[in-house]
Amino acid sequence: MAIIGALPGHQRFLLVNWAQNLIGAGIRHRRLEREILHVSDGVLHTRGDSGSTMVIYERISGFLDPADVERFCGLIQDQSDLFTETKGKAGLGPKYRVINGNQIRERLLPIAELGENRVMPEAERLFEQRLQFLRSPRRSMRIQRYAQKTHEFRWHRDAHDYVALVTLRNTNRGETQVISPALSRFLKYLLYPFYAVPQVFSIFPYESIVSEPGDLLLMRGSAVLHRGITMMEDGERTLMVYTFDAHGKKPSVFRDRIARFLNY
Ligand SMILES: O=C(O)CCC(=O)C(=O)O
Ligand SMILES: [Fe+2]
Repeated sequence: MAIIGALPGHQRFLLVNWAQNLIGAGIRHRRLEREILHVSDGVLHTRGDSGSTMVIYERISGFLDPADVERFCGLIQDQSDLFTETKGKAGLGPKYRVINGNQIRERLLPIAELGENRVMPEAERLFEQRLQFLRSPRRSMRIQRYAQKTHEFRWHRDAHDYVALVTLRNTNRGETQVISPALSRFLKYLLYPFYAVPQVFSIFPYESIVSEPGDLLLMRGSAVLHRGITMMEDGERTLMVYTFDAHGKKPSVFRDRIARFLNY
């Protein structure tokens, strides 16, 4: 203490500042670990700056019963000519087979109705907020199928606030992987500099969510880096995906253009 007292004013300031940063980093680190631990119980919480708790995701097992899973699979099978393969845009966009929201509303109406009547209310309950489907009908819902090992949705944050993934099939051990919100807040600044090599984000701790047929995964996809990955060459993972924004949110023309360019 006497040594600190003997230092000239500006050096004392620097030393105290340095010590404060060190202690602060320790607290942040501990907080982060706690968040990652929290992920494992199925609902991941994070403390926002205000100290309040914010839900990041919830997986609801058996949201659809097996008969409904088979019914939706049958409907999709009958319309499988609609699937198009995304190009992945030089490694920047996702790689999978997709049926877009316009096609769903035209040819797979029960899937659109499921989103409106059951999935959106469930998301509103979890996130405690009125929601609206993404303004772009084409991207407000989709069916996406990962059918080979190279099919994946690289590390990203969603342009829309929330996403709901209903799993119909998962026979290739596909996973949704999620980085904690605290780390994501920091890593988002690296997302664009490292856009060509998204694999680097896999060195950070993440949570793997393996959804089974009938499960609903609700996620605050704009707040966390996440990806979809396929573990096996054979088999398929087929999802019904619904995308939401907070009610009344105006679409961002810029982000919409980027999403349209990268995705499908
Ligand atoms: O495939 C997954 O599990 C994640 C998909 C995803 O992140 C998305 O559709 O935005
Ligand atoms: Fe996503």
